Amino acid sequence: MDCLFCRIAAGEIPCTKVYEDPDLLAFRDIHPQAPVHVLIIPKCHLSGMDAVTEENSGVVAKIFASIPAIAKSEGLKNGYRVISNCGPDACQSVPHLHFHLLGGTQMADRMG
Ligand code: DGP
Repeated sequence: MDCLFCRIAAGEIPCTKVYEDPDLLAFRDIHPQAPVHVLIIPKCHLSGMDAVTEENSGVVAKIFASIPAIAKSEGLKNGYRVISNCGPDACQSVPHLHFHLLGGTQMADRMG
């Protein structure tokens, strides 16, 4: 399968890594929308939130367990936002599950 984030996870396409373990990778978004904009992805291919099941949700739990430490290492002392866009209405542009970690600025109150 020709998936951009699978290729980044495999090291075939370069990225600016922030954190990595055997199951997940965190790297800087190529088009940052905040002073800190990190993408956190499972290394296994899941097309998006709609593909998360009870069976594969362990990797999602691992991602969420990694977020506080990543936020801390990015210096996000005053809070941050975590977003996963799913499907066309949410403007998901890369069909590989990912979570945006955004921070380093006062963000808008409105989310949608
Ligand atoms: P979304 O629209 O939620 O599917 O977010 C996809 C994000 O992926 C978007 O913010 C831009 C980012 N992105 C797309 N291509 C690349 C790439 O090749 N490298 C990196 N680091 N980020 C990318």
